[in-house]
Amino acid sequence: NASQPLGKQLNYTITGIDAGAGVMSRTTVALQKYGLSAHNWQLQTSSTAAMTSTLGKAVEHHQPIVVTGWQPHWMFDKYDLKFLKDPKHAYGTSEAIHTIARKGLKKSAPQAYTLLDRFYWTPADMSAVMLKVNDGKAPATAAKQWLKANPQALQQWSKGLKHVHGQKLTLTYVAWDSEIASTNVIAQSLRTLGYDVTIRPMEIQPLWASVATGAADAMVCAWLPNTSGKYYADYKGQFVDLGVNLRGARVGLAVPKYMTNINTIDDLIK
Ligand code: PBE
Repeated sequence: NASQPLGKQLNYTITGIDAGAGVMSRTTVALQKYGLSAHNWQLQTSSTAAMTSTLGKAVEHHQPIVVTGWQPHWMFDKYDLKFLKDPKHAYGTSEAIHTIARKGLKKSAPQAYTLLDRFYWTPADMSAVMLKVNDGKAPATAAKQWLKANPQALQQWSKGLKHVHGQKLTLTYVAWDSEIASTNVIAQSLRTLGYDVTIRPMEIQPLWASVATGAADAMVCAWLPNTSGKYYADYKGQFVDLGVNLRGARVGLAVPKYMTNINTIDDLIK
């Protein structure tokens, strides 16, 4: 009933994703910082697929909804969404995605290490791959097509690198849409150098542990300084940070733009 307060209409629920995601722990912080918990608001744990499906249905019926959002993500291409302003910085200010390698990779796979170190692209690039996957393409196919359509990218990342002959490499990732896109593109790029690359999806804590223990060679999914900051701190000294592979990432609460009266997180309890 649209005449009720927003909280009531939404059953005081923010539609979230998997429990391990940084955007979930940051939202728990937001619930406290903005006094939302005290007003009965809660964060519902689900999965990316369930969240985007609930979001899609709400948009279809022009109903209010608040989700844990992030960018790059196709949800911002497919739907007219806005981030709620976060004056108390529950989600930090700006995020970048880093590439993290295991110790010793430089020595045992110098060509792969260099390519991983050079890997850098833009939110628009990542979104293009995500949209293809959302359109139903297999992630490996979407990655291949993107690399073919953007030959300068792989040329830059692999310039001057020697080919190897089937050396095995393992990349780990969490199966968020953004990480499915980046991991497939970097895996495909390494394959063109002759590496035999396996990509392995896992939860976020095992993801960091896999690189810290050397069970995996690298991952390209570290959202920093905030979203994955806890894991970065927990495993510090046990991995090599190869720096930023994407700048301009963002995490927060997102709503459809037709919710014109809701612009900041504070507005949720008005
Ligand atoms: N995400 C996508 C992740 C990082 C990448 C925003 C869902 C997270 O919240 O940890």
